[in-house]
Amino acid sequence: MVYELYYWPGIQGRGEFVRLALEEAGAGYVDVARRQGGTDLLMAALEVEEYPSFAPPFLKVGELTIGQVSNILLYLGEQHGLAPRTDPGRLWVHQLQLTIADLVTEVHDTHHPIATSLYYEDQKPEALRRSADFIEERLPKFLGYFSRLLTNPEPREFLSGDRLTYADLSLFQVIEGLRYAFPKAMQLTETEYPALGALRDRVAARPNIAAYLASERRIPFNENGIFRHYPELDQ
Ligand SMILES: N[C@@H](CCC(=O)N[C@@H](CS)C(=O)NCC(=O)O)C(=O)O
Repeated sequence: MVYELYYWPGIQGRGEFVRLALEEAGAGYVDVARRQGGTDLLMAALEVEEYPSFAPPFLKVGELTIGQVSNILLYLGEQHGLAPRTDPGRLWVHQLQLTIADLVTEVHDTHHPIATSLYYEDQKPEALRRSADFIEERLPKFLGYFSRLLTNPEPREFLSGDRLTYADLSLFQVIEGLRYAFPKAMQLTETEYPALGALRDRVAARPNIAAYLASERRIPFNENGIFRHYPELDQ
C-alpha cells in the first residue's frame, strides 16, 4: 500500500501534519505535487466528481480519498496505531487535533488577518494588531492548555498518556513552527511551560522522525507557509 499525499509543493503547511504521521508510521507514500507535473495532478484531483476536497491536503488510499487534516489523521491513527483503540480515547485524540487545527488557523491569521486572498504586504497594520493580541492572549492560552494536559493531574509523556499519538506529532510541529515564526515571544512564553519543550524533544528523538527531519523530504520553514517569520510581528 503506497499512500498518495496531495499538497502544495515548497511549503510544509498543513500537509506537514500528515507527513509527520506517515513518517512516524514508516508508511510508504508519494508526495504527488513535489514530483514533476505533480501540481497539475493535484489541480485535476480537486476537480473529481466523487468526494472532491475543498482544499489540500488530501490523501488517496486506493479508491478512497480523504480530505481535511484532522480527518486524514483520524484514518491514519487507526491504521497505524497512532491513536487509542477505544472510542473515548479515539475521540479525545481527534478533539486534540481539532484544537490544534484551531490554533493553526489563528497562526495563519496573524499574517493574514483580513483576507487569505490578499498578500501579507496588503494587510500589515492589521497583521501587527492581530499578532500582538495573539502573542499576548491566545499563545499563552493555547500553550497553557496543552501544557496542562502534559502535567495535570500528574506528569505524562504524551498528550493522551504513555503512548505517542498523532496529536503529539502535530503539537511537535506547532511548537517548531511557533519557534520559527515568533522566536522572541516563544522564548518568553515557553519558559512558563517546560513540559512542551520536553514533548517536542521526545518527538524529535524518535528514530523515524529524526531521520525525516534530517532528510530532504522535510521542507525548511519559509515565508509562504503557515508559520512565517516576520520580525516586525514578533514583538
Ligand atoms: N481545514 C482544512 C484547511 C485546508 C486549507 O486551508 N488548505 C490550504 C493550504 S494549507 C489551501 O490550499 N487553501 C485554499 C483555499 O482555502 O482556497 C484542513 O485542515 O485540511
